[in-house]
Amino acid sequence: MTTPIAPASRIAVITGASSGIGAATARHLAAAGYRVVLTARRKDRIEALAEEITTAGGKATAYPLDVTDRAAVDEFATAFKTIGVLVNNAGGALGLDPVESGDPEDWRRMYETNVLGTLHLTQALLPKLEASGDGTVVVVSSTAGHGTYEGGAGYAAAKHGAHVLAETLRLEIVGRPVRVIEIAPGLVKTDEFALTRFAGDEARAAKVYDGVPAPLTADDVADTITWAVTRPSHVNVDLLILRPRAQASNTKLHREV
Ligand code: 8X3
Repeated sequence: MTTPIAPASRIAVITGASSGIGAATARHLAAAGYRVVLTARRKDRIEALAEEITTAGGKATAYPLDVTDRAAVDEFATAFKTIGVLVNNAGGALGLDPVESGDPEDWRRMYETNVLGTLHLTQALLPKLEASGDGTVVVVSSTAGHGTYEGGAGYAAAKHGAHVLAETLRLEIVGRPVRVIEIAPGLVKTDEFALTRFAGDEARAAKVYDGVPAPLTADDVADTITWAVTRPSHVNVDLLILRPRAQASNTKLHREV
């Protein structure tokens, strides 16, 4: 069966679209025919990306948004009658500290962005997704949502939360015209993920990928998200775990050093 081309009127909202997986997903979904709405806190970044996509012949608009701000999310949702796709990508890791000494403030912020951010957007846009008659919610979780590793508890707890949100929502809305797709990437080398985790420490961030022959790229994940979203609407990719070949588990990573 061929991949259905999304009608130009289909809207895809992407959170965390200012960089990494979110920005790549915006480019890929626009190339697949979606009218993409880019959201993130950094207005300059999403405006530049919207301009880039438009110049390349796609349809894109930028809407500055903090997913943890519920009132702002509700206001954002009023801009739409229907949307086809919501990609909950905003989130990330803060720190790699043991449970014994982890900063509760980091844990709180990770829960707020990765879980409550996804909850806010999903609650606000679910009626619009349903109104489209064929909606898709994507939750970009992580392999950390399906297992843990030393130092990863705060992030793994938040990503387990995102996973549970996706799984529960799928149970609760079965029979309604909205799919819930969870994409769980492992080691992805992006400009900012590790840098954010280590509060801007470039040397420490670079070590995450040291000697790993080919970590996943943001494009690899965006390609997978786009593939899942563009399956015929009765096909629901519940959960897809995606790792580089060099990573056999959360704690088994091949390095050539
Ligand atoms: C990113 C994967 O291994 O850094 O979500 O937790 S990991």
